[in-house]
Amino acid sequence: MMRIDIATLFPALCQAFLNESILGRAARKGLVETHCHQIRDYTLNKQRQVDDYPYGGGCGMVMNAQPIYDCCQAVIAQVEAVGRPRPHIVFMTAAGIPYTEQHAKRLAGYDSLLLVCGHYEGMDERAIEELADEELSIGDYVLTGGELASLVVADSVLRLQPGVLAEPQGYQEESYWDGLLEYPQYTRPEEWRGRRVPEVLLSGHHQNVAKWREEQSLARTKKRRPDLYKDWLQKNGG
Ligand code: 6GU
Repeated sequence: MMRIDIATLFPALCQAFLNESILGRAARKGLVETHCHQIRDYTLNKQRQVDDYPYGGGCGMVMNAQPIYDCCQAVIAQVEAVGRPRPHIVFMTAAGIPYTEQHAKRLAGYDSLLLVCGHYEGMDERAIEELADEELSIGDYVLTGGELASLVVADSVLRLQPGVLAEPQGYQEESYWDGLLEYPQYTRPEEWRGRRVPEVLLSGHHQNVAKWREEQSLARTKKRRPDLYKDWLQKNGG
């Protein structure tokens, strides 16, 4: 059963997300385990300050290495104390390698992950050097902190754990559809605000439904994600 720990300045925010919906249900069923840790609890100064001015000047503040390091060491000790191997440590930073589903599938194979969230203008590089097994970004935009990024990684990794999703995920993996965008979906009623569900989906003709969905997926991918379309054609002997 996989365990994910998050080291952050906003543990309540992160834990609140993980306790809801599909991931919350999975945790209550004992299929996964999540723990969020307050980096500020590991400061050694009276003001509990976690950041300081950047050497060399520049705007913004930089997170001190020490509370991040001590928080991570405490988490590692807690994980090992319950008989698990040392967690795989991922730092969430805008300067990291771009995160994709391939990374999710790989990270899903670890017994436990420790996701570390920076805030402010960044973290003292020495904390990253000392602890990080890898450094990931969730995309080409700037966030105020790594919290949302860590939740993106936790969500995408935990949904791959056995039993978390209602339906077995085997049918989706490595299939024909892998690498294409989803086709449009519809549910009741048949007509809503004058818009009818495509007739083929009401026909009960499974072959025609499959063909329509394939066409929709391919057309969408070609228009919206020419990069994915090109890769898919190559993979499927186009
Ligand atoms: Cl991991 N952190 C921040 N601050 N911004 C980001 C990011 C991470 N990934 C994309 N933008």
